[in-house]
Amino acid sequence: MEPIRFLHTADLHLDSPFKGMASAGPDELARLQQSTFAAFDRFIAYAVKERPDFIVIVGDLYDGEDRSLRAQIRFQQGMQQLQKVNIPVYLSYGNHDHLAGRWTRVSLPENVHVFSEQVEQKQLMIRDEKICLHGFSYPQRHVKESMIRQYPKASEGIHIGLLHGSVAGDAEHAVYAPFTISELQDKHYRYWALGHIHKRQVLSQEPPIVYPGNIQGRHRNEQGLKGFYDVSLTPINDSMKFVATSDVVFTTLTVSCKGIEYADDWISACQEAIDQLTAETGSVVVELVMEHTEGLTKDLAKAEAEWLDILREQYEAMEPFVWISAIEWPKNSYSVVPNSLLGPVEKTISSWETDDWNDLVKEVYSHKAGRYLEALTPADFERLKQQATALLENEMLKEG
Ligand SMILES: [Mn+2]
Repeated sequence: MEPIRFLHTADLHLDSPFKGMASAGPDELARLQQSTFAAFDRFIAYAVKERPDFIVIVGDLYDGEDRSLRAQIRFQQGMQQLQKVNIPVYLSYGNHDHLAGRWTRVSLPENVHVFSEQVEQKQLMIRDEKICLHGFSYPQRHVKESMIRQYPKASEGIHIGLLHGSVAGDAEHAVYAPFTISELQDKHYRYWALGHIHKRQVLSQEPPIVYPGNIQGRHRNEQGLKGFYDVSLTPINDSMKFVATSDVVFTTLTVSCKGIEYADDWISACQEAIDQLTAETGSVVVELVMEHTEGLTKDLAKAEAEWLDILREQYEAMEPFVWISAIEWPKNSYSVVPNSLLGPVEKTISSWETDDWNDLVKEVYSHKAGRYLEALTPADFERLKQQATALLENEMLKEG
């Protein structure tokens, strides 16, 4: 039997505004705002070339509940391309593009089948196999109840569930339409196509319960390649191929400054590392993490922000696109005193109680002049603590 082949995607977040990228200039922001569309175009191009039997899109097609007109037009154009090559699309809306939002309506072609706000079943025939798809769209932004209870158990045919939601009790994400893995397994479907969580993950193999993640990262917490799954179901084994679509990859890059003394060498070292990265992944928003900065410390202390600006200028208006979101220097990077030395001393000082301090200063008070001194209060000890730490750091730095 020829496998049943479909593409599973979710969380397109078309026309995402990249609000978190406040550090980027207007040109960079405009470039980033194109990325969700570019990733979507890659998805459509792949489908047109590969001709899967059908496509499922599991919520959050649009980033905003107003479904920006630009996003709708681009989505419509993508669906029309799929219609031309006879690929049916089954989609549900999620918490970002719920049905209660106000938006200008743009019609979708006939190959597109939209799940309503009730859990419902849609059927199609693929080479004499009956495929049953189950899903629903969010009637409003917050769907807190467990929608999984409304999904029917599988009967004859190949059943696939579309569900935009999260595992009950998830501490990291806002929980929408919560479910447990065993609740999904109890339905005896062949595949669970999930959406909502932007991190790609396979929650179970038997049957596959899958978050494809979003198709384009939108901030530093959505790192690495993003994309969708190309799924083939056969009676013997299923295959799930991840296909990357991200136009700009959010990532972190460590740069060693070992042996570097001069700023221009540092720029070269960073550029070399970035060029190697872009050769592998294409455009990036990258956070640089510096290590072994001992040789650079004196110059750096004066011009950390300037160094970032100069490095950014090297990539202005370039493709692949590079935006350096931040440079992270090691803590105490200006210090030639190893943390391993300063740390324990500071820790000891801060652990001293009033009695310890009294013990320390008792010689001063036992001296003849002691009678002219006022007794020290706990607030005095606190001040002493801070001053001692600062003095220690300063004195040790001077040595370098
Ligand atoms: Mn989402």
